[in-house]
Amino acid sequence: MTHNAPLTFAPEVAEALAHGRPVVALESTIITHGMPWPQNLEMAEQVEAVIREGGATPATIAVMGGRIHIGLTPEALRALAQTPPAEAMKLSRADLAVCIANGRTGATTVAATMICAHLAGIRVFATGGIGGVHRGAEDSFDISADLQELAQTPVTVVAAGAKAILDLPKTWEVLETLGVPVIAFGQDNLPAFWSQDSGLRAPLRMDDPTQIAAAADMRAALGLKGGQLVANPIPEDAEIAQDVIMPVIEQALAEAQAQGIAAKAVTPFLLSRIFELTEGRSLASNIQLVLNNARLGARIAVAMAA
Ligand code: PSU
Repeated sequence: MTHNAPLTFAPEVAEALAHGRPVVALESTIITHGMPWPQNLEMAEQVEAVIREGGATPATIAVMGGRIHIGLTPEALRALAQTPPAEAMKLSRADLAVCIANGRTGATTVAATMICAHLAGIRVFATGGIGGVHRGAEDSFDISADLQELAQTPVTVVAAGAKAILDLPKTWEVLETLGVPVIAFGQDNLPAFWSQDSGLRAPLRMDDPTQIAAAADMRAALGLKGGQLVANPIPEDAEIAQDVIMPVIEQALAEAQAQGIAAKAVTPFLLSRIFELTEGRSLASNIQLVLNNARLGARIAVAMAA
């Protein structure tokens, strides 16, 4: 890969990559725009710890001071977690370069994190849930750039599916059209972020991280562009049943529409409103599913490095 990207590696990440040891990338939008302070910092620190316990090195990715940081110091992670959402750009493919060129602080979404991970030579990335086709997209055209990125950048993304605030059937249809493998881990149905089972059958299922690593290698061997999405269900003891969360999502969506919330503001608005309406339960579940994805991400990274 030839590029001239301004990457700054944390020493432990540089060393792990130089020795072919497992590394798992982590995003930063979930820190700045997805969860409130101070739970966002606790989550970010726990996720890194879980990846280390799994035998891999965590690399949280963010843009600061005109550079893409691949792995953050504890101080930088704390500073990022304390940055108000309005002061950090929410970066996708479209705005990554502008943010770096302007020397601004930027938090990377799934799409931007995939780009940066690939530039850094990292093949696995764990997060909460990907963006996708928003409900009402037939009028708003609001479809996350995460989907296109999965179609073109060779990174395996571990998530609890797409966030359940989205139109999940349309999200899976678009991924199919784009040729993205959507692999349910350990079950036949796709998960629905806060709930284990969306009721929708997964196009692919795998039960073993070694198979997932082999599938990534095979895509490369076949010369196919793009990554793969591993849809990992939330642990049972942390889930919120569909019949409990769905009415809450409906209410939050109705409020977003009434208030004219649009574009990049939609997902952060919905997540924080659902947090209020569930009295914090949605956040507790969100943290548990991220930790669960980090655990699986580490297992896949270990298998890829073997
Ligand atoms: N996972 C979470 N919370 C989040 C996100 C993921 O548990 O906030 C972020 C990711 O960065 C993802 C973004 O790319 O939400 C999707 O935003 P949008 O729907 O605006 O594309």
